[in-house]
Formats: sequence, C-alpha cells, structure tokens
Amino acid sequence: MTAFRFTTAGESHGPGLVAIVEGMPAGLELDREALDRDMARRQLGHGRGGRMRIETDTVEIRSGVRHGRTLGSPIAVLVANRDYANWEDRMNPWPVEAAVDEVHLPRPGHADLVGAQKYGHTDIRNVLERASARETAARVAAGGLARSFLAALGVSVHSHVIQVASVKAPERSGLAPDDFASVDEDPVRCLDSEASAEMVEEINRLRKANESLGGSFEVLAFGLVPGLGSHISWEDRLDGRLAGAVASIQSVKGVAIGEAWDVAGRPGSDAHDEIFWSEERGYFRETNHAGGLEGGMTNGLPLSVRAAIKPISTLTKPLRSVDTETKEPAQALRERTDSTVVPAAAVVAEAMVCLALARCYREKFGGDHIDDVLAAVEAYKKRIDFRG
Ligand code: EPS
Repeated sequence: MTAFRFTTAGESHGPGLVAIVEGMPAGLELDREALDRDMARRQLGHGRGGRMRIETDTVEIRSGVRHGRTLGSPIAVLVANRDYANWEDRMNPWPVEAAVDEVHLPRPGHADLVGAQKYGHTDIRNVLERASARETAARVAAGGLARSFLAALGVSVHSHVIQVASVKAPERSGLAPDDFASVDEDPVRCLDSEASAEMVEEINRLRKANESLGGSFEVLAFGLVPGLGSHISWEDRLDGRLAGAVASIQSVKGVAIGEAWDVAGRPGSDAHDEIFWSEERGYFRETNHAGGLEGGMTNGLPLSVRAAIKPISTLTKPLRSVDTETKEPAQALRERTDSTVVPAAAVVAEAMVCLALARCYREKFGGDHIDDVLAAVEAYKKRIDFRG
C-alpha cells in the first residue's frame, strides 16, 4: 500500500501552488467549505501585509476525489496565485520579451544568499520565490485533507498564539476543543483578550518603527489514541517527526513538546504525569506535563506542540548586506512584506501536525476504505481498554 506522504510545488509569484497527498483511504467524505475555511484562516492575523488583500486562497481539487469522496488515489490540489497577473513577465515559466531585473541584494535571515550560492543563481529571485512562506498555502491545503481524515476518527487539531514579540499571554493548562470556538475571531488568534490587545498594540508600534516581529504558539490535538509513533526506532518516535514537521515551517526556530522548556528546570518529581486507574475511567492522569507523548508515542492525553518563530527577515528598514554582483555594501532587498505572521504560522503548524498524525494513523491501522480504518481503531481501543 502507498505510504501516506505529501509534497508541494510552486513559487510565491508564479502561476500557483500544488500539493499532492498520497495514501489517503477511499470513501472519506470531504467538506469543500471546511477545506477553504482553513485556507482563509491562514490568511488571517493582525500584522499581515498587502499580499493577503490580493489573494483569496481556495483549494481546487484536480484528482483523487469524485463527488465529494476520496478514491484512494493520489489527491492533487491547486492553489492559484492571483498575484501572478502582476508578475507574468517576471515569473513566466517561458522566456519573455520584456527586460526583467535581477535581484542582487540578499536579506539577512532569508534563504537568499546561501540559496543563490548553492544553486548557482545570479538572480536571487530564483531562490526567494520558493523559499517564501507563500508555500505554506499548499501545506494548509494538504493539511486540510489530513484534518478531514482525522476528524472522521474523532481527532481535532487547534492552535493559539502565546507570544508576539515581548507580549506573552498567561499560561493556560487543561485546554479543551471548546476553548477554541472563537479563537479565529481574535485579531492575533490569542485566547486571552487582554494579552491580545497588547499584542495588537505591539504590532502597531513596531510596524511604525519599520520592525518585524516574531513570537510563539501552541498546537493541540485532541481525541488521539495512545500508541501513535513508537519507541522502537528513532525514525518512528513521534516527538522527532513532529519537531521535524513543525521546524520545517518558514521562520520557525524552535519546537517544544508540552512544557519542555519549563520541565527542564524542574525536579523529576514535578516533571512527570503520575498514573492512576479507576473502574470508570481505566488509566488516567491528573497532569499533562509531557504534552501527550511518552517514549515517542501518544499516551491518550492531548498532544501539545509549541513553536517559536523569528521575526520575518524582510524588513521595511533593511539590514546591512552586500550587492552580490558588485560586492559593495548595500541595503538588503526591500519588498512588500508582513509585520508578523505568528497567527498564520500557527494555522500552518496545525496543518503540519495533522499531516504527521494522519501518517501515524495510516501506518498503525492500514485499511483501503475509511470504514476499515474506523473498524481497526475501534478494535485497538477495545484491546487496550482505552475509554478516551
Ligand atoms: C505569503 C505571501 C508573501 C508574504 C509572506 C507570506 O507575499 P509577498 O511576498 O507577495 O508579499 O506575505 O512571505 C514571507 C513571509 C516570506 O518570508 O517570504 C503567504 O501567502 O503566506
């Protein structure tokens, strides 16, 4: 059987982005509006730039789905770049008559310089177009398919912003799916309205000072069975897969599972989740310091993945750089940009977590049709007496 995997293709200002998802079961009902809702959620957030006013991202399915149900074959999705209409000369796949200027001013923090060196390009645009976080639109399209599969198994994945620049929301533990009902209505997708107002102020203040802003967020997955991932080999440890999936998002520089950074400073007696058992509940815990993972496997508690993202590396007050043609000191490329993408990055991380979890479910439970998967999950829950 084809392994569950996905790939994306596309440049930021090219004709469009493509994602191909392989290994989905047949017979899964898809909700077109839900797929597009995720695309719109990725475009949200106070501090985004002019591009989001040009695009209205939607998922166009090109294969693998018929009359709203998956066929079991590869699913190809297309996300058009409306902005391509303004870039047709500069980004045309074929030679054009018009003179097109090359970019020679690498931005510190972006892929520009090392990408041009590695791939032998004199025009940095050949690197920055693919390195752009626009690519995450294709990941969210693919992640929407994974999310649909997980939803059929009773799993839901949510996110919220914890920090924007120096403003941190108060710590929240014991979050449940209902807590996220209106998170997308908040301008920075934060669960704390006071912190949110301060974050918006901080964005406005730093944007005026021509600064960009980083921050951090948390993704939570609810309804997972224990035993996704495995302790038996390094590649199967879910901690590693999740860290890789989330750290691969543009601008992400750190990933933590659960309370990792806090736990590092605590004594062992205050770091682990003690195990209890009762007639009604079976095994249960009173705490979730481990963020739902033990030994590289889900343990049936909510999964928590946190990530830190650096400030965007395109600055409206550019940093010092070098002209790669003349080797003279120069200011880095100044392009239209966002002030911060923390709220959007959290939505992208939801997609990456959905894709990583969908792969685990496909590996563990197999099945060609969604009903096969459901039956296998039920049988497993029964075997381990999991009541969650
Ligand atoms: C993005 C589209 C881009 C940027 C942003 C993400 O649009 P443009 O480059 O046309 O303004 O807003 O890209 C980056 C943060 C980056 O570093 O490249 C999007 O669709 O998310």
